[in-house]
Amino acid sequence: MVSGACILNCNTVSNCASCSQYSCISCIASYNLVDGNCFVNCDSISNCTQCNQTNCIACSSGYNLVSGACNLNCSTVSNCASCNQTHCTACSSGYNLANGICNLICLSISNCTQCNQSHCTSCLSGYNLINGSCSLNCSSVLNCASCNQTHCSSCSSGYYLINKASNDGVCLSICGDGVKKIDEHCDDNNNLNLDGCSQNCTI
Ligand SMILES: [Ca+2]
Ligand SMILES: [Ca+2]
Repeated sequence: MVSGACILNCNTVSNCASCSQYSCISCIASYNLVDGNCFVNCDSISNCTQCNQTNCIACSSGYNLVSGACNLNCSTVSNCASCNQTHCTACSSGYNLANGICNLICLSISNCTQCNQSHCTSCLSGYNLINGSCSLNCSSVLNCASCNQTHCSSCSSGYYLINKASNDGVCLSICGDGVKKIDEHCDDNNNLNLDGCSQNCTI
């Protein structure tokens, strides 16, 4: 009773700060007055677009409602496995988290030393960066004429590929093929000794 009138007991309206005779007229901090009731102020909840009296009930696009809060929808961050309200917090297998972005772990690209999200940006010495992956630089294999990504695949004229399927494939001359290369003293197109050029291509 105040001056003979009956004032609404503010305690009956959740989060109400003050009342008139008939209704709540102001709410506590972070609540908005809507038709005499106090609703959570959506602005106080990041990326929330709609609230009821106690909770956020709808989030902005790209956010998921989780326990009354709006968490970033991980599917908006490439290769992210889990998110908090604003950031990716863990990446899918094979990716590293850096500044909220999931970067490919270089180990998943052969002979790569530095990666961005999906491509190699720098290769080991002896490899060339081509379309985001690392290809063997043919000039790093002596007397090699052409390479695939990891191996020498053919040799210069007069050289033959040894260990073709291996990373340490090399191009060597062969004595007796009739082609004298720099590591041969002679090559008389045979493997006979005592004819002026030995089976080892020495004179
Ligand atoms: Ca030869
Ligand atoms: Ca000979």
